[in-house]
Amino acid sequence: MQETKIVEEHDIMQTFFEEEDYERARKYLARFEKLMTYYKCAMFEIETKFRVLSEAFSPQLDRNPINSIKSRLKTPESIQQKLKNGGYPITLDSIEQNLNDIAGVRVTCSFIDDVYTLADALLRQDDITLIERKDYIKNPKPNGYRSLHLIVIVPIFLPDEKQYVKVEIQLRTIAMDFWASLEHQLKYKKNFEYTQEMADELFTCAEMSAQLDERMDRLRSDVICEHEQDFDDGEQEAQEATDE
Ligand code: 0O2
Repeated sequence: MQETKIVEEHDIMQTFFEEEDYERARKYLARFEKLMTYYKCAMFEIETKFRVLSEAFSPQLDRNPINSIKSRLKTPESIQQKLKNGGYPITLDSIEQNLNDIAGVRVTCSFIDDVYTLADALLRQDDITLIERKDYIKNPKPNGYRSLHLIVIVPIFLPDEKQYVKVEIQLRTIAMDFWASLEHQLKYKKNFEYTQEMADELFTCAEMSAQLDERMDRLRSDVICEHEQDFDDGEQEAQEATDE
């Protein structure tokens, strides 16, 4: 039994090493891995920028505007599929030219205002170049999907080179994220028929969740107004006491 296995493995390796394209394939793979490293570093850069912004805004807002930051690198299978679907050549240059979402960073915020505050603050940074902005919060997708999408270019500094790399950023509220994750799970569930009825129900849920966001935003504004009023009253009382 063991001997058969070794013979089989030997045959496979033999075929593998005798492939005349092996060396070329190996070099290509190394270039692919290097490209993926650029995307990974760009992802780290953007994550750090958001963490810094979150810290910077915290004292002013009296809370942390970011609920979570998640990043992902597209898998080789998914890259290949996306190039095929778009009718693009399956090459490294084509990946760089035609795909904008190899590196993806998703930022979830508590309130809609925070989404725009953070996006604007990031885009004001002079090393960030905006390539594309899709505002699915102001203009939701027909299925109800809401999120602010930005494609940016960020420089990364490596030991002996500087590269400019594209990153896709999705900013959304916790409610939008909750809806999008469940919708994604349901839509791509294997051996399950996604009916129009379900799509309609999901759309209704998206509308409800948007209303929830708006109500929470209004509540937050009321709390801020009351807090500022209390603060102003306190300052006035202190001034009057000093005058007396
Ligand atoms: P994954 O696995 O999340 O990366 P493009 O990427 O530009 O070719 P498109 O559709 O023009 O394709 O871009 P768009 O509208 O900016 O959407 C890109 C990403 O947004 C998707 O990536 C999803 O992550 C998310 N998204 C867009 N629409 C929906 C939606 O209706 N429901 C959910 N749950 N997510 C959505 P990928 O590549 O599809 O997947």
